[in-house]
Amino acid sequence: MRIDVVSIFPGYLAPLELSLVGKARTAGLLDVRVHDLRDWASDKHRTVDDTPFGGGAGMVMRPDVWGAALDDVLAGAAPSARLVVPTPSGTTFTQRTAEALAHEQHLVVACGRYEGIDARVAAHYRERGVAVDEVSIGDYVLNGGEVAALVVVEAVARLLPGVVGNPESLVEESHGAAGLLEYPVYTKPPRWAGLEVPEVLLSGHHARIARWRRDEALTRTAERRPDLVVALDVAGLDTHDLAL
Ligand code: 6GU
Repeated sequence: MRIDVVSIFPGYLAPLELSLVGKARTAGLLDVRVHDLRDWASDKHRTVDDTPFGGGAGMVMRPDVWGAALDDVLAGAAPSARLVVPTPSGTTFTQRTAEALAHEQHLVVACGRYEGIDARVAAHYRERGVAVDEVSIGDYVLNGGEVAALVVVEAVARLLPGVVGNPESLVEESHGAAGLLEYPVYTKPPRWAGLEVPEVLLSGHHARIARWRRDEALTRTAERRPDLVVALDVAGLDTHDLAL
């Protein structure tokens, strides 16, 4: 997969050289290119923003600068490239969004700052037939799309074949297909700070361990994320689940 990220703070994307995403890049599984939006500004001050029409606080990013940048980046892209625009007014970015994006060949992530990007930019690329996903990573406000871009790239990259060493670790995790949060996990030593590892996990009884983990996942999800319990498919629950 190829991912281009356009930002006025390319240095903000430096963590993409580290850890799992960095390794995926050196392994040739992921081609990430970070661009400085100001390279497409046309004045000597490299201006990318201006005051909002209609008045109000803050600054809006200019469509002409974004258009020049995205035309260039998309020129070297397959027609199937998707434009991802992180914005607090977008649809919620979830594990399902990450799974869908992981099937794409090429993503272009446009990081806005200030009050956002002139709305004609998304409209223009949609008119040209480019799929545009305006996504929010949660109900809070960040200063710009860069941190959200890091979130999107990491969530997508770890789903690409070969990126996570043991693909089984993708199976049982929180926000996976079961719709539950993950059960608590333990490792050695079996007693620490006066706290014991739950005995069932030391029993070697695989069926009982699986049952215990499912119960923990269900009770934890009910306590922490009742919204996820409401969304569960009842057909996927067994009689023991329903008794909890
Ligand atoms: Cl994608 N951008 C900004 N600026 N703030 C956010 C966000 C995105 N998602 C949640 N808050």
